[in-house]
Amino acid sequence: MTRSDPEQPKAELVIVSNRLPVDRVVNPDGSIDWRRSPGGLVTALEPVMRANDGAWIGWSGGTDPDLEPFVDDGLSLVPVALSSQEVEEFYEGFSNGTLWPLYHDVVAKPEFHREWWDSYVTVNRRFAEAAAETAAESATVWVHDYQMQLVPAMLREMRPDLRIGFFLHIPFPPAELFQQLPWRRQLLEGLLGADVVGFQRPGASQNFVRLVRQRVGHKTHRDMVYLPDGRTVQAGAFPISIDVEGLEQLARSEPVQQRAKEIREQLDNPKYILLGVDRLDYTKGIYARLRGYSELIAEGRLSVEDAVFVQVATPSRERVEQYRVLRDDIDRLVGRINGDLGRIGRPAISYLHSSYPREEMAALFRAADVMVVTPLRDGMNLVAKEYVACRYESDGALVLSEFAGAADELRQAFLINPYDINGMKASIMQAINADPKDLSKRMKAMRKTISEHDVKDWASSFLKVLSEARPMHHKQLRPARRT
Ligand code: GDG
Repeated sequence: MTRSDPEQPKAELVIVSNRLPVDRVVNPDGSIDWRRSPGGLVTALEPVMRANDGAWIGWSGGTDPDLEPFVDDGLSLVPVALSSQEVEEFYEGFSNGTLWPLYHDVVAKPEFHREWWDSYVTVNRRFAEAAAETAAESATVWVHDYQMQLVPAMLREMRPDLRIGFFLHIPFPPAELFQQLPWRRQLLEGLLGADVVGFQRPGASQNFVRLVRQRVGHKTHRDMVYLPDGRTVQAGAFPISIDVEGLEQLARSEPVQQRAKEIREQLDNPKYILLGVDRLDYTKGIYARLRGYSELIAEGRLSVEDAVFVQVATPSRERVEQYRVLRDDIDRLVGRINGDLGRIGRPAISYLHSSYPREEMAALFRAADVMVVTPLRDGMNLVAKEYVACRYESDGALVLSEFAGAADELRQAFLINPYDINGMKASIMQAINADPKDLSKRMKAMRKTISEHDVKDWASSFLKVLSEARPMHHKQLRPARRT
């Protein structure tokens, strides 16, 4: 492998995540290009990556063996190969069929298969090896998310000189659920390879520390874990955010404003546009949300002449059985609602099973009077924050589930329990009928919150705590240059 080439420059900051921040596209002539997938994580990390000769390790999304490391627009990318069996067992299986539902309150039933676990171990080791070969002496490695929980300990064993951080983007479940996992101890020990283990919410961090105490038997005090070899691991909450300024700028741009008007016209200028934007995932509460909305129409509290619900459901994990079932369920529900309640040219729900460019998303956020975010459980939920970022006139209403991490910060939203359909319906009506002055007060407060804590602050606060975590460690990251 070229990665172990001693000539190859090593990185002072290495990011490890399941996916690379680029998508591989095959051109008609068979040549290969990489298209940057615009995510908050890249935006946040790009400046500090550039300042520290950073490298990003991740899967390319395909099954081609041994793609060489390459540079894309100044970012060093190191692809890790997965076989099609690994995609099935490690990615669709253990990551998305076991961990994802288990960590989201078992809203779907997690499956436990020993061969999925074996594949998870093999693939985690491959990522750890790639990180070990890419990182410079005493470098910082930041590992991301539930697909990579064994990487910290594997990497520490290979490279004890490294400073290692881990951040979990999804919830971390209470002990009562976590302990169902046949491999619970191995996962906890995997995470304990890091110097800092970050979560979205304080409750998740507490769940982790409690489990470490009970299941692994280490001493703990508050957010600190004391290992027998003298090392300490610090847990903590680092709520993720978005590129607030960049998104607001996009929302203010002429083409987006124009498109927002056009969307309203295409929907036949309804009085109220309600909007849902989610990956098509059973954790997002799409089914109950649409059912609740349809009841408001059926009961005459809203009419299809006045209101329309636009639901964007981005295709996701389509090869996993539970996602196929969900798609069929939602298709059937939307068909039934529109069949029963719609009029010619006036559907109750405008359902879009598709993904769109950022500009179109910003235009939808601009067009929507009420944003409805009702996950049954969600690590953070960036969509809620994105809506707030786009409402630069401080109008619009956000209906938000208390079970999304975002509810900790967006306290002025109309907070709901997504399992309580009547309560959710009442809050939607309250949002629709609210006094504009009240809405403006709420939106201003939420805009202040997110502008004081954007994704760059998130990344730098995590890296700061990580850099202070090992006082004996002599090397510090260079700060990002102002952009
Ligand atoms: C995980 C955690 C946590 C969606 N459709 C389109 C599109 N999107 C964008 C949204 C948003 C992102 O995808 C989705 O982020 P969420 O946070 O809402 O949810 P997950 O995908 O489940 O993310 C979550 C997050 O990680 C970060 O830590 O907040 O809790 O589950 O940015 O706008 N973007 C474009 N077209 C689409 O059709 N361009």
